[in-house]
Amino acid sequence: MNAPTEFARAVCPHDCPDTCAMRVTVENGRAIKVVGDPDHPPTQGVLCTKVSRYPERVHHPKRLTTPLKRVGRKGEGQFEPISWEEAFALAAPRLSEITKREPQALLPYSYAGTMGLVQGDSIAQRFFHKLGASRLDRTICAAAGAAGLKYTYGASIGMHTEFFEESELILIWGANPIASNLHFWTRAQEAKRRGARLVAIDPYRSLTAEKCHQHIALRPGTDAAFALGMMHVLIVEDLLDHAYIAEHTLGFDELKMRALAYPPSRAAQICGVEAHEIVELARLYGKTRKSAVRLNYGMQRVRGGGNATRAIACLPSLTGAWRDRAGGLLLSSSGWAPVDTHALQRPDLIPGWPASQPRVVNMNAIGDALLHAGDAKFGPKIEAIIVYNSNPVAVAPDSERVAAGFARDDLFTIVLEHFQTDTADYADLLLPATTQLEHFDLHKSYGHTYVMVNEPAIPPVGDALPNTEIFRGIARSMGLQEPALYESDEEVARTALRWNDPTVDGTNWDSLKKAGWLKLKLPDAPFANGGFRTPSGKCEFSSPRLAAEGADPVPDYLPPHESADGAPELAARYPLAMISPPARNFLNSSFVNVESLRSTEGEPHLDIHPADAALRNIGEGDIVRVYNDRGSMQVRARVTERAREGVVVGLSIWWKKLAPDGRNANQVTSQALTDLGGSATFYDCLVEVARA
Ligand SMILES: Nc1nc2c(c(=O)[nH]1)N[C@H]1C(S)=C(S)[C@@H](COP(=O)(O)OP(=O)(O)OC[C@H]3O[C@@H](n4cnc5c(=O)[nH]c(N)nc54)[C@H](O)[C@@H]3O)O[C@H]1N2
Ligand SMILES: Nc1nc2c(c(=O)[nH]1)N[C@H]1C(S)=C(S)[C@@H](COP(=O)(O)OP(=O)(O)OC[C@H]3O[C@@H](n4cnc5c(=O)[nH]c(N)nc54)[C@H](O)[C@@H]3O)O[C@H]1N2
Ligand code: SF4
Ligand SMILES: [Mo]
Repeated sequence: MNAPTEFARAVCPHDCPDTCAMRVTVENGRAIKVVGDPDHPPTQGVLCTKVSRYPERVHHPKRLTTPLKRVGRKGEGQFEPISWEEAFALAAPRLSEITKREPQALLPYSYAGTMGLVQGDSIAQRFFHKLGASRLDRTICAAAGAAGLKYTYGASIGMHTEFFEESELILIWGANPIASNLHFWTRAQEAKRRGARLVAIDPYRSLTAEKCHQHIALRPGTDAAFALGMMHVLIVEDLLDHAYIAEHTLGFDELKMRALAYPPSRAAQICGVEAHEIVELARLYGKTRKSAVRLNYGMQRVRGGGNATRAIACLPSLTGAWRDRAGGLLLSSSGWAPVDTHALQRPDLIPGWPASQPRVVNMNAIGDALLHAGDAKFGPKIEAIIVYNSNPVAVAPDSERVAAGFARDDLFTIVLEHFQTDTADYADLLLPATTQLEHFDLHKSYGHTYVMVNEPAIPPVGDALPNTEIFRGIARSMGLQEPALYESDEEVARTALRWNDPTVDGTNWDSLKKAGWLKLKLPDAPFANGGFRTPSGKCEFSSPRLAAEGADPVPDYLPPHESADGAPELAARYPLAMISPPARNFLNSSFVNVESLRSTEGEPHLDIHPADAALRNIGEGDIVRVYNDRGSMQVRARVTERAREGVVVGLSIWWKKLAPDGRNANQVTSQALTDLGGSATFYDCLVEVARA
């Protein structure tokens, strides 16, 4: 007899702007197929290749199915199975002992393994807050861009993805949508069919750049200079919307002064492009009514990432592109959703809140933090860390130090995971977590404007538990009495939105749950009549808040930490700028262990320009050593003009233990931070390359 087939609705949980709706086919409690939901307008029935393979990941033979206790040395990855009772009985006394003595000696480490509001930061945050644990600054990805938008538009808000298909000119800037924002690419293709011009601004000829009409390959970290050069042209050739500037912007005179210091010749010299590329693009941009910018996070992983975001974000307000719904800029739409972060995370549970607040540790400097002995400035030494929704030993910069920190014998480490990742190898306790198909969640998106509900499709695989339930279990074993720790997942989800916000348009939890998603009610052209969310309500070319913080109020070009301009002595020793953007078939370090996807990527590569390769006597297919003072890795060279001269590209993020030399790109990246937001600077990294 055939098993009954069931269909369930789910949401892709991954850190991707598309936040697709999925339909899951279930037989005998197993997910056998997932497809894109044809009824969800942003998804249009299509999932990317990676997530089409989701059942392969969920039912992977190496899924963690039982709690594990370390038996070997840290990092060796030797464990023995234990029960949940034993796991909680091991965790609770150790965490109690440490936090009673010094709450801040406990640190959470998490990011966006799931973007769900419930399995992300609800019960977990409440738990850490209740204990008074150190707080984590979750800045590994988007913080510089988010700060840039906050100081310019007031929040992470911008154009609607769907209206890009009506645009006449699209600048795809620091973005590789074919790999990392597929459903935007569909819109851009449609615009192209209707006659739009697509221009990629990217140091690398990515899968996307090669399909655009034009590709401008600037040096990494020079985007602010490029945008200021464009502004120079817009100003001197008077391609401005004076009425829009007068009504809806603040600080035009200051911005004009700044832009006039960047004539195209100077900007071109900084960016390593031809002056005419800047001039022609600025003219086209200024003269096209429906001009749109798809900015993405690839351009802000450098020292000046916040200022660069600000500079680019000023462009549509100079030309008045916002007047049309197919004009403007989109970096993130996440700020549109009326999420009640306070209700979800309950910072008021912090003992002494709001007067006293625990110290904040920036996740990008986790290596240094774990190796710090503690002092008055840093605060107490970190004695315990709980990692969930993240794989820091693979993804955090300056990996040599990250691994050394996690290898500390006196550090108590709990990891909640689906798989035995590079980080899991260092756990004292490794706890099996459910995947999206096994738990409940609520999602917003940073690429579209729907809020979506994820219902479990199958029972938990093995003894896996949702993150929320694992934290409830630890809390219960520690004897914590706070009721907020024991709310159910659905109770948490109910509190996650500000239901009286006009964008929710009167919907309530029950109807959202029944419908599966709701589209936020927003104007088509969000800033056609101003309405920015800054204190002035205007697009702030000059930011009074930045001035009050003692920072430069007007966007400027800041040379990368590691560049000939920023550090000439270093550049003499390490002349090549390395960037390590995402590979198409991985999602950060997720999916690297899915064999069919890893075999499509093949092996770790380094793309190097023929001139740079010739100088070093490197041939196609040679194994090369990529190195700087922080570390080294070995990869296979691809000699190709996809990488511009002076730049090498290593698509990422490999699991170290699945790479031939046990290392990955983060061996050489640095813990230095960006100008605004305290973000990571993965693409601000000088190296040298030699034949191995
Ligand atoms: N397939 C796949 N999709 C993903 C991910 C993944 O790992 N794989 N990761 C997800 C996550 S977490 C994020 S944050 C997004 C990231 O996706 P994007 O925001 O698109 O950012 P990146 O892929 O980091 O970089 C995009 C492009 O920026 C270029 N770039 C690098 N440095 C610079 C620079 O200084 N200036 C300019 N103009 N361009 C530069 C890179 O060469 C790359 O082609 O994608 C998400 N989607
Ligand atoms: N060199 C280099 N490094 C980079 C980048 C780069 O471009 N170059 N990109 C950076 C960026 S943009 C980002 S966002 C970060 C991403 O870094 P991370 O957020 O650490 O992303 P992943 O590597 O995908 O790891 C997420 C982990 O969470 C686990 N997970 C997923 N869902 C759940 C769940 O429900 N419960 C639990 N307990 N675990 C779960 C997955 O199995 C996976 O191992 O990496 C950064 N690192
Ligand atoms: S990773 Fe992105 S494109 Fe792929 S299914 Fe998930 S949301 Fe959609
Ligand atoms: Mo990211």
